[in-house]
Amino acid sequence: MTTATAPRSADLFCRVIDNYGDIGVCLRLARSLSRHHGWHIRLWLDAPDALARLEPSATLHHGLGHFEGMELVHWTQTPPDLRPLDVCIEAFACDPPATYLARLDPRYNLWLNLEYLSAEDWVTGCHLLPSLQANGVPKYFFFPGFLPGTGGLLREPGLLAARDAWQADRTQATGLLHTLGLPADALAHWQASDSRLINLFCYPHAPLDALIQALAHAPRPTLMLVPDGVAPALQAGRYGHLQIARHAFVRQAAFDRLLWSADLNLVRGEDSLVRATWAGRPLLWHIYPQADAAHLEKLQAWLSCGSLPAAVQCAFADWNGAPSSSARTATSWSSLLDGPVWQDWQIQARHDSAQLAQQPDLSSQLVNFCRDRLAPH
Ligand code: TRH
Repeated sequence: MTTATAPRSADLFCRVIDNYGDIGVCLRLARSLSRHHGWHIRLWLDAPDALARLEPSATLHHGLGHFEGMELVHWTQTPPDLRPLDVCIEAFACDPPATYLARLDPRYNLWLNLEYLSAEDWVTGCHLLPSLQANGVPKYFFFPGFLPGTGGLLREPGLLAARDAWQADRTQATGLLHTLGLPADALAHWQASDSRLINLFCYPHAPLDALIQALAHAPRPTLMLVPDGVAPALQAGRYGHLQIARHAFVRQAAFDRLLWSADLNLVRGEDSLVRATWAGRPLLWHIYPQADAAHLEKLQAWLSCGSLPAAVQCAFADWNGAPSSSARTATSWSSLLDGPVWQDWQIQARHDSAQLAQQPDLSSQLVNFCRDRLAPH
């Protein structure tokens, strides 16, 4: 290995604001840098319980731990005074400890802020801009994104080929469903040859009633999987042709496979949107709500990046309660889920994943950026 490509090391700081997206994105990035680029990673966390929900074996003792070759550090009120590694990656402007920042040296360290994901145009103009900080070190804004000129999306090597192999063999999905501890009637429902699988991962305010009614009355049987804690008012059980089953959170790798297995993925936040995109199957995004309805602009920007059928775009507006939306009825859902719109939606989902996979992935872009700026070892 030449000096120019020698693996680097990074401190990755994660603060959990809520839910699982903060830790979900950081864990994927940490793994990607460690596994695929050989970087030594120290992942700083303020909420080890959020990590444990995604990875039960990732435990810490006295604030420190090891997981898949990475170091874990509990980021407490009194963080350990550790010498910075080559790169400081601050996720979502989470403010690394002052004692740590004071030890960053611009001659040897690089400081990046990993930003939230957005498809808005302005992102391309801000990606990789530096901003000089109080400690005299420039902080570079690293924007993930869907557009050329952004930092791209997390995508591991071979991901789409693994997905294709999985999707070519329905027994893979069946095997996975058997590991979820679903009740026997849910599994039996899935065994019907034309059964449809839907994953439901949304925020509590999602307008579920019309969808549930449509699926209950649809000719095609549906198994809807709902992770524990999601849509708490929704009861597991049988509703006409719809079977709803709950399951415990699964590890990220299994979550990907669940998304690959489904006909339709109802996802939310940031990371599950990207992973559902890679599934290449129709998805509906419940976007994280923000003040002043800023999320609706983000949603519109994302919709404008693709060419989803107009009826599907209306469903996105309705699902997210956009002002232009109407109360979606069971009838409008059924026209979406069967017939020509459904065919178009499937084709477009496949096309979008292939198209986005042409972009260099986020970790490779980050590694290249650091290689160009860090002094050789
Ligand atoms: O959980 P989210 O809603 O997370 C976030 C946070 O709210 C964050 O503050 C906000 O900024 C962001 O959304 C936009 O949704 P997300 O981003 O999809 O993260 C969920 C993570 O949980 C993702 O990494 C996938 C993972 N997951 C599993 O690994 N197994 C599971 O069974 C499930 C349901 C999810």
